[in-house]
Amino acid sequence: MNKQDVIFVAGHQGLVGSAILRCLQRHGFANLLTKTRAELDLTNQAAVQAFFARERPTHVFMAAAKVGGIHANSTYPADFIYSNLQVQTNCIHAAWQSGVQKLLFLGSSCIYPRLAPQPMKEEYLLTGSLEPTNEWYAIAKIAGIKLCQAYRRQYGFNAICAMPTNLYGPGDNFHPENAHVLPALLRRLHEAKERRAPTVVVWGTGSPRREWLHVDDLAEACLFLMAHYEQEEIINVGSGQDLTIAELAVLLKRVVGYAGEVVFDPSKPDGMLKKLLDVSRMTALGWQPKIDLETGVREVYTWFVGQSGQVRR
Ligand code: GFB
Repeated sequence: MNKQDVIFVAGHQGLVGSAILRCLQRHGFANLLTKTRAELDLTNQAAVQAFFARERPTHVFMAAAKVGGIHANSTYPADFIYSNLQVQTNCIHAAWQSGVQKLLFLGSSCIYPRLAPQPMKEEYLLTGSLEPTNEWYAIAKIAGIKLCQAYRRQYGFNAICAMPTNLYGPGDNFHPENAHVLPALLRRLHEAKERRAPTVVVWGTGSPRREWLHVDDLAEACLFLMAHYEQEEIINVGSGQDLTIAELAVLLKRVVGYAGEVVFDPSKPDGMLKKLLDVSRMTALGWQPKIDLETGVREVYTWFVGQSGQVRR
């Protein structure tokens, strides 16, 4: 990628897209192409084709996706499978058709089988059944990977696929039900502190393990892959370390300064019991994350408090 290249960041208002945009700006890329949802509906095939034909981006970061936590995934299965299939199919096809030089597609660690050996290697894709709480989203993301691989095989289209682990960062969704666990709990603990509430509910048993990566680290990884990775195989991007939801709750409680008790609600689903990526391929290429979890969470909490009610809820 050269500094003059026309780079389209699809989904630049989301957690990942906004971090990629900041990262590109930090690295001196100035010719950045973005469109809000009102300006360009990525589920509209004709509009997407016209956009690519007109603007002719040279590089594309595919960070546009419908995402959400365990509750949103099981409550809105049609939205998750339809939006993601539609957006990625439109963008990948139009990118190839309009002569894009390179495209990076973002998947998710939930593409791996529910009972995959841990840590999960890239070759475990499609070796077993998916976690039912997010299979609709996972099926769409797997289709996105296969689209990229098929266009590379048949047309020589330079599309690569990165599989990030659970992400967090500024600009996240803090909705009480639909968000992922980290922003949802951060908000719940903050509001409990403000109200001096004696307890805060954490969904599930607290025993599932999750790996976390700050979205600014992911953005750096995406630029690194755009520059150094050219293969059909998917590649994992994570921190290589996980902790239980109960341990995460303790960390968040410490960061927020909440003095009450955390209580678990086992009637809520746990989802996958362990979801840790094997990051040895990324490490072998010479990339590793820089932001440790507590530092990152402190920064996100400062950001959240600074938004004073303006965050996406
Ligand atoms: O982050 P999360 O919603 O999604 O939930 P996944 C992670 C764990 O946190 C589950 C527990 O065991 C939840 O039961 N949890 C505890 C909570 N309290 C809360 C809470 O207040 N809100 C939420 N949301 N969870 C996602 C997939 O799975 O992983 C996505 O749904 C995506 O599709 C993402 O792939 C990477 O980690 O289970």
